[in-house]
Amino acid sequence: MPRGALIVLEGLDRSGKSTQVDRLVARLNAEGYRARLHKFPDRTTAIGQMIDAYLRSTAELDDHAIHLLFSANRWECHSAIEKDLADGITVVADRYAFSGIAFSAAKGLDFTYCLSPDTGLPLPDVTLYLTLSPETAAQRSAYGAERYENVDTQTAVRAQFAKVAEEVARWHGDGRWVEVSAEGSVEEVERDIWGAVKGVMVRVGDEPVGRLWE
Ligand code: DGP
Ligand code: NA
Ligand code: NA
Repeated sequence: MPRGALIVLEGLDRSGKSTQVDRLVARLNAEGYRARLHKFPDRTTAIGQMIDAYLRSTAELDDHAIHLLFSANRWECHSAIEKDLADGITVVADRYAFSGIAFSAAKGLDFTYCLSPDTGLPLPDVTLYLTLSPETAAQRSAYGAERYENVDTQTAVRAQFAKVAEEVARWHGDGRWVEVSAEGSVEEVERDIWGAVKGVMVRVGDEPVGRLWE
């Protein structure tokens, strides 16, 4: 049985990522693939509840401490993800380690430090990065009330995502990080995402799952 693929969607807030992950899972199912959505942070675990409190600003945490908690939240889910992949189930992740780097490095934490705790996590077969101009972002509905949901943070995060893209190419070669413009309609973005994913589904076959930053 071919293994499932690990497909990550990343993007700034208001890039339409949450809509697109749902549509991608539905599309995969319609094409005959078993697929499951995994949202990060996973706020349902004990660590996830600490992250949730931090994001809603009901708790304050040191920048390094919260960085490690986000990473720990991915590590506590990795065996479930690996089991799904081995069972032939494709995992669509709404955010992953790349958000971890971009959001923490945007605060001024050292980029290499930010990378390190996620070393060895399952390597996404492809990451789709939804891009949005600052102008379009500003035209979309108001940011939510959570920490990070403001123009200055999002601008800094965008710059860090550009560095993350370079790092992915340097470690894992071209083709693992695909930029998808989120400027168009929901249907246009969905079509572009599927255009990038369908080839990956054919390619992964029985290739082993790689390891991030290794
Ligand atoms: P979401 O539930 O997708 O809206 O994500 C919640 C917020 O947390 C969003 O602003 C992005 C941020 N975030 C996601 N993952 C990480 C991470 O690993 N580290 C940090 N510092 N922030 C993250
Ligand atoms: Na958000
Ligand atoms: Na989201």
